[in-house]
Amino acid sequence: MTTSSVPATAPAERFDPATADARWQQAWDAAQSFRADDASTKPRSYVLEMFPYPSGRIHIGHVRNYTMGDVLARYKRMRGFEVLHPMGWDAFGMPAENAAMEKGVHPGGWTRDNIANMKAQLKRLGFALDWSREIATCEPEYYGHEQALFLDLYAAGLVYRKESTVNWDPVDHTVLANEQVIDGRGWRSGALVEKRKLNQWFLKITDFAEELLEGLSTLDKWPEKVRTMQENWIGKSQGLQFGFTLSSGETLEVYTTRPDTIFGASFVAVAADHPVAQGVAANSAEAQDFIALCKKGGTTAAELETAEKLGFDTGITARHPFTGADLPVYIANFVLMEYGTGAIMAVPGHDQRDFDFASKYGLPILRVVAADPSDADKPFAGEAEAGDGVLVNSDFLDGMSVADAKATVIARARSEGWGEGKTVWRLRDWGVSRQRYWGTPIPFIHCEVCGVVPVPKKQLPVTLPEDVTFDVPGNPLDRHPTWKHVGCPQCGNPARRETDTLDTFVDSSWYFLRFASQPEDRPFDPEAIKRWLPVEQYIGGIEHAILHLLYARFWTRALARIGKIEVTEPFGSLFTQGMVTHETYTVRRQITEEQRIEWGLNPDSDDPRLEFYLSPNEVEKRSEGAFERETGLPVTVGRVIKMSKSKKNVVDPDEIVRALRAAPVAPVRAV
Ligand code: HQ5
Ligand code: ZN
Repeated sequence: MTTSSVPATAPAERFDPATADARWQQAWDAAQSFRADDASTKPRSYVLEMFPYPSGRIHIGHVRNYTMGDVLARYKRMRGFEVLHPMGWDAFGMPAENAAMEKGVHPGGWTRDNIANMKAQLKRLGFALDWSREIATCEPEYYGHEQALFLDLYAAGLVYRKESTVNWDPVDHTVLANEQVIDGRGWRSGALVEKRKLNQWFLKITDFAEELLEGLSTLDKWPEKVRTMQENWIGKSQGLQFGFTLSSGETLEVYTTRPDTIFGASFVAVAADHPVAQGVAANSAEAQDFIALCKKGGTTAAELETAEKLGFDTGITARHPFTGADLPVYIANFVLMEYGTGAIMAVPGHDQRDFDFASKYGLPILRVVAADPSDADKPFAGEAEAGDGVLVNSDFLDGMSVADAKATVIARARSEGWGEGKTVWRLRDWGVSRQRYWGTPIPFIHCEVCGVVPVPKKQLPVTLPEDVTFDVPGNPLDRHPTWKHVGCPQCGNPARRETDTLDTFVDSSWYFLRFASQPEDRPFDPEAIKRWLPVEQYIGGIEHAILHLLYARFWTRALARIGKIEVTEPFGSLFTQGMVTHETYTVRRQITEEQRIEWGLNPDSDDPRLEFYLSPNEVEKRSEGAFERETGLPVTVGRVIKMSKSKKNVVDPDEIVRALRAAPVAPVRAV
């Protein structure tokens, strides 16, 4: 459609989107044009876009995402396929509780209002969606089935409880997700976050590590980039586990993925809660203080990478298995008990964290891998070299490739009896407990006599109480006066409901199965799953490359393993879109003395103006430059960045719809 094809003389009847859209949308509704027929004999196609969080309004990023699905679904339908193209709402999660705390509204009301508004917006956009299959994860009709599936996985040994370390906000009395810890402080309270041990629910995704990794090679219609990200996240590595003999007489087990670099080891480090560290602390107040300090830091990979490396020299030494050298043993904040054995051999020349630590504490940094044997004595350029090369300064390994040296060291350790080759995975089990209200209640009961008892399936769904308060910190379910008090299903004694709810990523791990069929008495009909799955084309943001897409693959495999479904990979073809971006606009505006004081700005600043962001529709672009429409002030056009409300560089989809409708175009001749 180009403007040059518009006839010079206007036709009698012009196309008017405002009335035509509404008319056709009604006609499609009446004819149920986009309803998928389960009984159809046509070939089938399941087109799915990642379902939205009902956060308020449809974002232009959603429009982009759902337009792609719309085009494909319509194309497939025209090509004679029976198309399943559903839509729903990923409706649980923190934003609803934050709204409750900030605006005093109920998370349920806030969420359902948002759904109504966003649904109207999607309808106005005319997407070819089967609204008869709409689901919202916050309704018991959805999460009750999720509870049943959770119990099935529990019965199969794929769900368990374990004490684990969490980020605890001592002011808000709540557990924080890693993303909610900013520079070691709670994002809301600003309080220094502490490490706490709490019993948490876990899903055994590690049982599927090998399968999830192997399965990637069958996903030839997935972006290479996403497969690589998942592969790295699963992180299979072949390494050496071995024992150092300590000067104290004990044996210290360490694990390394780089046994080839063993001649470059210049110190040994243990985690703060390692038994060796605890043993030292028993007789040293200084060591105790250091351990307390370590507990304050964050535990994410990124935090460990960036935090200042700190160590405490225990005075103990470890004997190198080949050279016999005495290596100092440190307690270090960058070593975690949860990873490997909680102790490492440190090779500063070829590991950045070890390099940072060695630089700080003046420990030797040795080169044992070089690009070329003649580079054996080449100094380091201020950082570790983790790359490939040949072995140097390494006795019997000299001249070998990294791969050969690894195999050789593992073989020597085994034959000499001080170590074994071992595969380890970076992937951890998935902690799904959230100490929050707006989520799927975990269907268990704690009884002092019987222990942890599953809620009998006929008592599902375990529904959320409506009357909850958000005026004080902590978990509203836990402080509800009656909700948690129940009789034990086994012995009848007074017992206590589990008050943790499930991570919202659980809700999105099986919604594509519920779209395929929605029986009342079961989560899904396996026959319908057979008909519709795998999704032919899945479309969504690249931000879900790892977690959501891995969790959904895991749930599908777990449900297949326990015999609920046959399909093992849920998404045949995957398209990942990036962020929608826009230029930013700023204007410098004169501000008053009162504003300067009210906003807490420096009154002595020499520039009495302040920079403000403008939204695109407040800006007029002329040949001389950009200007603010209202005031005519010159506007600075900034970088093209991710659209976000805070930078005001957003375009509301409704504005575009309105603009298009206000400017009717000539009819386009059908082809
Ligand atoms: C985009 C934006 C906003 C969104 N409910 C989850 C979710 O991401 C999806 C679950 C399957 C885990 C895209 C985003 C995603 C889709 C829905 N989007 N730009 N919900 N500013 O509402 O591109 O990447 O945030 O594919 O819209 O996004 S969501
Ligand atoms: Zn009991």
